This record gives sequence, C-alpha cells and structure tokens, in this order.
Amino acid sequence: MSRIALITGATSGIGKATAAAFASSGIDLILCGRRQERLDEIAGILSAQVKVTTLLFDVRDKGSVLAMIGSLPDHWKNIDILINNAGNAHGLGSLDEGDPDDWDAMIDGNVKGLLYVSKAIIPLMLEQGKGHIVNISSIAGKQTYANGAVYCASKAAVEVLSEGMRLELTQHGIKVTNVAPGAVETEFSLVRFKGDESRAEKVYQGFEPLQAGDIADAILYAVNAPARVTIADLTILAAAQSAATIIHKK
Ligand code: NDP
Ligand code: 8X3
Repeated sequence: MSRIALITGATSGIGKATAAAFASSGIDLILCGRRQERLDEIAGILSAQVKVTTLLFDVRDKGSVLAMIGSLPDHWKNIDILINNAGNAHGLGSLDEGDPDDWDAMIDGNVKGLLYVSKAIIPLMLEQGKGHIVNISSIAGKQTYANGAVYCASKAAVEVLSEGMRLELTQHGIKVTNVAPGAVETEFSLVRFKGDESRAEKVYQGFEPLQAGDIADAILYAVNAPARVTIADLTILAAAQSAATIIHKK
C-alpha cells in the first residue's frame, strides 16, 4: 500500500521539490499552503504519478489548521509522513530596529505553526502506531547571526522541538528527523527582503547555492531508510559554505 505524506509549504522551494521527489517515489500527497492557484497547479502535475489532495490554510491560524486537517476524508487521515516545512524569515535587522510584526510572523509561523500542525497529526500517527515527522530547521537554528536573531531563535526552537518529539514519540513507533539546510536558492530571500528581487538575488551570487531538490533528496533518503533506522539529524550546506555566515564567494 502506498504511503501518504502531508507537506506544509508545498507551494514553493523545498516543500514543492519534496512533493515532486515523493511523487517520483510513489508517495501520495496532501499539499498545504496559502496559495490555492499554486496548490492546484502542482497537484495537477503530480496527480499523473500519485494521488494528490490539497489543503489551504495559514499555519499561524490554529483553528484553521485543526479544522482543515480534521476535514480530511478518513482515508487521507492515515498520514505516514509529516513534513513540517512551512516557514520563512521576515526582515534582516537588529533587535532595536526590528519590526515586531516580522517577529510575530516568524515566531507564529515557524514555531507555533509547526506545533499546531503537529498537534493535529500526531494523534493520527499514534492511532496507527507508526509515522515519520520531518522538521525543517536551518543552520540558523544551530548558529546565531547578528540581525537574524529572531529567525535564528525560531529555528533553534525547531531543533529543540525535534528533540522533544523524538523523546516522546520513539516509543510509539514514530520517527523524527531534523533537517538543517544552509543557503538554498528558493523564494526564501525574496520573502525575507519583502519582494526586493535584486537584494534577494545577491544572496546567491558568487557561489553555487543549494537547490531545493538537494534538500528534497535528503528528505527522501530519510523517509526511505529501513524501518530499523532513524535519520535523526541532517545538516546540509552548499560546498562553498562553512558556517551560517561564512560563504566563500568568488
Ligand atoms: P520558500 O519561500 O520558497 O517557501 C516557503 C513555503 O512556506 C511556501 O510554500 C509558503 O507557502 C509556506 N509558508 C510560509 N509561511 C506560511 C504560513 N504562515 N502558512 C502556511 N504556509 C506558509 O522558502 P523555502 O522553501 O526556502 O523554505 C522552506 C523552509 O525551509 C522554511 O521553514 C525555511 O525557514 C527553511 N529553510 C530555508 C533555507 C533557505 O536558504 N532557503 C535554509 C534553511 C531552512 P504559501 O506562501 O503558499 O503559504
Ligand atoms: C535559511 C538559511 O542562513 O539564511 O535558514 O538563515 S540562513
């Protein structure tokens, strides 16, 4: 029987690439995001390979998260894999100059949103006595950088939540994998810099950044590992990157 994966943030970047990798591996998909047109377009393509359904919600909206996941037909509730990927950085600035609305977006989305989605799905996995949760953290969750403290804090929280989930869920047959990418060329910087394309492009100039598919390949490796194996932590950097803030540019 084919497995079912629910992917948050499936409309772009790492989530979208993971959906494509899973479809190639025969995994049925519940694709989530806030942009229905993109969800429909991706579902239209991938439904040639696997069964696909979509859910439209903002992970920050607790009621909507619980209602939308609760509204899935019974068959789709047999979720084997949860990819907690939705998230972004908003702004790059010091704490004294930072915009509290940006802080809300990061803490509410990257941390509380991940918790709400997990809260909706963990009971379904417990009922089945199996499951696999993959949380997308960041190198920023392991190494703090100036002007990114709130984003780094949100990703450090993801690291801790991965550890907490593993401690609580391993005994119930549920695996937890924490994935910490370095610089990946997605819409991430466009969102961080509020649509400023030239500023976003500069982030990835002078070196070869990771592509979303590189992270999707690693996630696929983790979810396809033998039953006896848990891939607990993966840190994936571009070859030119040695730390969160050190990228060897030409
Ligand atoms: P993208 O901006 O390309 O994708 C972000 C995805 O998250 C989109 O699908 C977006 O969908 C979704 N999303 C964002 N906020 C919300 C929200 N409030 N509710 C629901 N969905 C939301 O960036 P990436 O693919 O790079 O980012 C994916 C994850 O990877 C994030 O958690 C990010 O922090 C992490 N990461 C990224 C790195 C990078 O360098 N790119 C490095 C390390 C980690 P929609 O707008 O349709 O809702
Ligand atoms: C995204 C990577 O280094 O821009 O999480 O914060 S970084």
